Amino acid sequence: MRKTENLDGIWNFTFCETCEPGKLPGSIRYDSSMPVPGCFDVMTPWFGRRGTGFFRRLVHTGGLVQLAVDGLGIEAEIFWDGRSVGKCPYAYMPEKFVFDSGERGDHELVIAVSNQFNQVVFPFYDFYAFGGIFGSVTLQELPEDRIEWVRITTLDYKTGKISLRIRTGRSFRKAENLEIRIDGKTVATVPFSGREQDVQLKVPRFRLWSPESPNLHRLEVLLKNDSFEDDFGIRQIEVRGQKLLLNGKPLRLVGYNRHESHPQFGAATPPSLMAADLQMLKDQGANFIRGSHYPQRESFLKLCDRLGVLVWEEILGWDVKPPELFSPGFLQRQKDQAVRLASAHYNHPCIIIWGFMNETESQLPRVRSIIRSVRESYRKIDTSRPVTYASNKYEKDVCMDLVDLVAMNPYPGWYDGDINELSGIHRIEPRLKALAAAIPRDKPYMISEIGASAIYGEHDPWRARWSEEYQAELAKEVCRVVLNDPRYCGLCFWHFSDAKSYLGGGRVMGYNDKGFLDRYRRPKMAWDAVKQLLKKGMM
Ligand code: ADA
Repeated sequence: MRKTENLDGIWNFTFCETCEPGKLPGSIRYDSSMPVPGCFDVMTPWFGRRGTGFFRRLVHTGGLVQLAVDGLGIEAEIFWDGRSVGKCPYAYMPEKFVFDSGERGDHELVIAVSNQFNQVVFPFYDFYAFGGIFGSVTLQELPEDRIEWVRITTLDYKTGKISLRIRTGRSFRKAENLEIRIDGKTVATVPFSGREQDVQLKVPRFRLWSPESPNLHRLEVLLKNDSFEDDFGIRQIEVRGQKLLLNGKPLRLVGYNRHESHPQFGAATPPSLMAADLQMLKDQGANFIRGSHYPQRESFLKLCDRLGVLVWEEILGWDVKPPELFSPGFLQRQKDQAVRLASAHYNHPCIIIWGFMNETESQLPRVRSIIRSVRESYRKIDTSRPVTYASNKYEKDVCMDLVDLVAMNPYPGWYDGDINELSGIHRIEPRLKALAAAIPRDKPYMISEIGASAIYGEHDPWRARWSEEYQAELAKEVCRVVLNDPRYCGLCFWHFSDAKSYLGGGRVMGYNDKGFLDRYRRPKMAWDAVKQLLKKGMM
């Protein structure tokens, strides 16, 4: 077992409006404290302020180490004893840094996190750009010969056959013994040479992973003085014609888009809140979360693995328009993020779809090569999961043939028709039918977003837009149309709970109010309406 230290806790902190994250000021007075994980801009005195937050603590260690940061925002630079050891260039992305920490003793770790708006990393999206460290920070002391990663893939769910791709920190010229244990028992000892090797084996007494029975197995790989450990699930996700299959059976995804967002925690939501969210989801009878619109925390994915919640995970890149969309830097960043995300979260059985470029300009033929190349970046790492993007170009989309599964974000009854009309519910069925008819017949098709705003506690005998009644009616009508039609492999409402955005674009109090729960997770009428339908077996 590697020595791992979880560095979460209370760190020294100071905030500087004019500082850049890449430059550590000569002398810093840490005049405050912040928890890690924690967002500084959701608490006084830094509410809504933009600048650089310097998080600092001492760490007792020495030699070769790996520092892991499970997501932060917007971007950061990491300093060890005053020298830069790496950058976090992508908001929310888990990152790992390997470096020589020096002589054993106390060392100073500073994470300089900027939440300054940045046209490239995080422009104005319809979700708030929080500032802080969103996930755990851990430090491992690395042995000289180490296992860098192991990717676990189910090859055959019927026989429990899996493959392990094992990668080491250096190349071994002379073969070394590699021991593989599953659930505490040695199942194979194989010679390992070179730097990367595939091992195939059958898991003894395996139990399949599924939403109904989320069985996990424990893998340990031992090489010289190092060991790698992870949980995995035996399950296969496949696209066959219009069907999405899990372990050979057609899947019916029903769930929500979910932001990591809470008035008091920002994007640094604690695992207990994540667990409460997921328990509510399961209690409703739903089985699916689209992690909109960025990489998810390790703790969230672990909970989904254990609770049997299926996940669409995606990289950041929301509604990006030209000229940004056609800049070489944008494509490079998308490709890089796809590779990093698929590599970091490969072993989570809960993840069944990789996504990218929400609501891009997929009506333009010129975008085809961009979509193809981001898709290929995912596939370079992982060919076991379908890859897609959520489109709002509908019938005009010219890229649907490039993805494994077509996903659309239509908003009938909300963003269409005359806003002065009392209700738009009657438009839902004809619109969804027309759209479904335009989707290629040879692919699975899902609704990746649909919904309406509702202010928590607003009731109206007219059932007018923005009332809880209107949202509930819309949700019921969508369920009636989509869940009764085998053409759809999934329905994912926009969205789980109200999430912080900005005041522009009809966002009352700066919140996107299309949550089926409010920002404190109090259910609106739509939540119970869907729950009743799902309990009646409408799935
Ligand atoms: C889009 C977008 C979401 C959200 C939604 C809305 O579909 O993908 O992030 O902004 O619209 O509420 O309008």
